[in-house]
Amino acid sequence: MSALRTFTSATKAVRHTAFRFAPATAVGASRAYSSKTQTLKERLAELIPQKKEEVKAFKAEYGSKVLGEVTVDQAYGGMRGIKGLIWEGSVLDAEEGIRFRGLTIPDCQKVLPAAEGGQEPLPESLFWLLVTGEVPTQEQVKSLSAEWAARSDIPEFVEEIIDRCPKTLHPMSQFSLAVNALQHESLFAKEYAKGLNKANYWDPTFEDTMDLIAKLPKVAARIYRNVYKDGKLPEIESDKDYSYNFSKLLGYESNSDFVELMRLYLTIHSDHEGGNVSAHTTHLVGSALSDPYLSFAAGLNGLAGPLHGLANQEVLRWTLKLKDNIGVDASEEEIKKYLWDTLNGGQVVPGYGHAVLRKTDPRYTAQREFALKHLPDDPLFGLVSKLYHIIPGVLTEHGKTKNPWPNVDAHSGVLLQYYGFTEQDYYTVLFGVSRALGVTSQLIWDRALGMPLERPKSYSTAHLKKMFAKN
Ligand code: CMX
Repeated sequence: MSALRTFTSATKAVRHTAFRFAPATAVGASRAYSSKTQTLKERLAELIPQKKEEVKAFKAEYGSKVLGEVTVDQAYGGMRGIKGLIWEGSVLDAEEGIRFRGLTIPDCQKVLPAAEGGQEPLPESLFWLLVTGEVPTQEQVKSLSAEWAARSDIPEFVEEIIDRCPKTLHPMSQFSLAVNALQHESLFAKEYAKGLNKANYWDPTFEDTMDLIAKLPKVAARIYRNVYKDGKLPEIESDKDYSYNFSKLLGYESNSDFVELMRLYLTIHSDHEGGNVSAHTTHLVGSALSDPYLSFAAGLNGLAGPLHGLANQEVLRWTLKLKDNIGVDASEEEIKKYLWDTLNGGQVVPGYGHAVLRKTDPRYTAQREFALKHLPDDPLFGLVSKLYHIIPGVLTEHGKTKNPWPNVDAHSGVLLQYYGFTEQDYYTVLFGVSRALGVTSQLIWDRALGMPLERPKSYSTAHLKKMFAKN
């Protein structure tokens, strides 16, 4: 029902009714809204008791079912494929890629509210979907934009901490530092210290999450302006959406295509089920009842690793180096040689491969489509396209990687540089702002469902030998 609600604007009505599918199946998808202007928190408060009952009943019936067995290789192999986490917002299929509450990226592009005159889904609408399992109305999205704008100010002492960072401190380290400092504002921490009933954990977690997401653009843009510009920040506009305001803080709001890119970017980088490093870390740290600021800062530190989010910075750096070495019009043979030099040097080809995916990442495809629409003649996009046709073959011949296809990070840099946003070291911060939407929406549900402290079992090699060695 909720996914089939009509939008008020004519454009949205077309977008919406064109797509008929079973509503996103998670929490309470079959319930109609009691009011158009119902806030996210009000809707969440309605959904939590239903979801708790649903999980309780499901566990009572299926709690003893076996999800899988674990081999010694998996224990040594980064726990690949071990099924032991619950993540409500999204599920990743190795072939198809990500679904947010049952919706693929093209589904989201069809049914989630966009900005007036825009095409790409608003991250606000994706957040609503992740939290509730429901497609919001245009009004609900607008109210979320307004709420985030209203909560966006950051304390002076956090500004001072950012301003004191040397320009040489990596933007991700500054970002993590600032998010840790924002913890000063945590309502969850304050309420817990007073003695908070477990049944109410979700409420201050929700408030912290809303504050945190709202404040990230000012934190992130302050870092950007300090490191690469003159340190001055404009005011945001309270009647504009999150991505417009973030673009404005960064200095790019006058280019409406860049703002659209930011909407797409913040939407598709948000969530990638629960096992990836940033999501799992946030969830793990949150399981100790660390508040959303501390939990998310921990996740950011994982995102800052080159095998995870930092790959977007590495990709553009690697591509520009390739261009400097062999030129943007390099032949297939020259590119192959360059690739083999990377591989023979014991380095990974950044932006390719994935721990779960076995096909081209639909997040890559969405960005490629954006490029085909907005920058089809950009020479670097031409090079990235050429690489897309060459790298999988070379990686397959190399014979190590289980997935030779590109992931999300292989395409974001070329889009950003086209609009003059060339500061590669900063790219992972953009990923981080987006990732907040996914990991904090799960934290809300972790607290609502009373998820316990996470504590898997580990063994030493000596112990495993004792378990399996023949007498
Ligand atoms: N280039 C070269 N070698 C690669 C490779 C790549 N792009 N991807 C995987 N391999 C290698 C691995 O290093 C591994 O080598 P060893 O056996 O020597 O350790 C082997 O192939 C098998 O790895 P895998 O099972 O295919 O991949 P993993 O699940 O271990 O790792 C990932 C996944 C993403 C870390 C890996 O593919 C990689 O390093 N890619 C490049 C970095 C990157 O783009 N990261 C971003 C991922 C998306 C994100 O989180 O943002």
